[in-house]
Amino acid sequence: MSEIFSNIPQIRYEGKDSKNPFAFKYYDAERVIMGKTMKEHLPFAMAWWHNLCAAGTDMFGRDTADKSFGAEKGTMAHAKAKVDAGFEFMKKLGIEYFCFHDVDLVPEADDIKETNRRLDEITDYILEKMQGTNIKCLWGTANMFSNPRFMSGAGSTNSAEVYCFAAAQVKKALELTVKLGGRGYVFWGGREGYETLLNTDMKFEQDNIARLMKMAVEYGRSIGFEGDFYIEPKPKEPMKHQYDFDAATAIGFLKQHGLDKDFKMNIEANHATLAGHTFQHELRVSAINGMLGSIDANQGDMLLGWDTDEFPSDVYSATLCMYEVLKAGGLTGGFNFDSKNRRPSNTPEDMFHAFILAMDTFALGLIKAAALIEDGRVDEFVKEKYSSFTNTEIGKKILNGTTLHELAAYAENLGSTSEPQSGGQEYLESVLNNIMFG
Ligand code: XLS
Ligand code: CA
Ligand code: CA
Repeated sequence: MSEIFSNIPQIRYEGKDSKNPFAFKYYDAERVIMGKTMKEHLPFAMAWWHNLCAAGTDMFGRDTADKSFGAEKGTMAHAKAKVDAGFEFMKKLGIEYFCFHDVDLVPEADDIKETNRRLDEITDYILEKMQGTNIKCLWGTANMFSNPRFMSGAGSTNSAEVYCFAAAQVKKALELTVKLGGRGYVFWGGREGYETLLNTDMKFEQDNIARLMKMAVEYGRSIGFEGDFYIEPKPKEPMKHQYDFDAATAIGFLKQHGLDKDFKMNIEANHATLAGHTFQHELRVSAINGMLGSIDANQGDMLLGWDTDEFPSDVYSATLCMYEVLKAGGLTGGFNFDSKNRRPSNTPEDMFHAFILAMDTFALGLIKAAALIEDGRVDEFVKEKYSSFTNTEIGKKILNGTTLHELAAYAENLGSTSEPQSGGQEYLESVLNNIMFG
């Protein structure tokens, strides 16, 4: 079969002094860091929708890039051309995972039976392409937000019939995820929210979402899905209020409905900042609850208030992300580049430059996060900061159980407290800079 990206070579590691635009400067797949190779630390994934489907259309203009890959769009021939392009792309970059929505893979038909037949055909073709490669599915999901029937929600819809369509899509997408060996299954609630409470029964809608998730767990486990289910939190867009606002909200919801054993978080950087948090904050909240599952690796634009899904270039943010991931002992999922080229970056070369940028950014993040941990100054500072709870008798009593009465009596005997200890933020930021550029 002739190549689609015929002028692009295999992308290899050449080191930081290389000026070759088609080489990694930092991502060295076999380099060992803290006992594991970079490839093991960083299971990178390609997002089918952004890389193979999105071609630059925005609210104000149509496609700028040609993603036909030599076939007529909207046909099964085009669906197969996307598979060919995707596999060639992943192989050239050394990427071993992909993520998909059902409707990224095939043109959706009016009749779901026909859509499902097309999905069977294309996933047979994907399975064939997987043979003899290390490429597999990271996670699958159902697109329950594009079709007009989902305008008032999928799991949160007011229509029992629409709810059945959502259930049918989840069922099929789970089957496809299992067929393609997926590690995870994502619920991102694009339309699961509301525009006005005047027309919304919030409790009913949330309970119905939980019912759909419970049925998904039951069915998934019955067909051999052993991976994690994920909620991907996002505060807004397309809905004004989305129910999975952030990690803390989603975790509370999962615990309330007894879903926390089967679900973890899929944290997207751009969604974290939309929620008014840092990426690191969302990762920390997930990790301390034992629910850091997978990551959608992208970044937003702080000057814009929407989901720009940019390829990650911010090494500080990637470093703090990898610091959280290393501390949590790694991910059961991976790093999905849920990112798209800027609209004027419309050539096939730009697609490769974007992934080289993103993979190098996370490789640098990993290198710097490991150095930060090995350096130890930050961890030592944090340990010391709370040491009055482990080094003093009264501190130990608080941790082991005491009463307000006893603590109040202790406080009264203290008179005035000792000087509060510095939080040391500027010192710690200078340590971080020292690690980054030292
Ligand atoms: C949209 C989400 C979406 C999910 C999968 O903002 O990022 O792409 O990752 O449905
Ligand atoms: Ca995402
Ligand atoms: Ca996004």
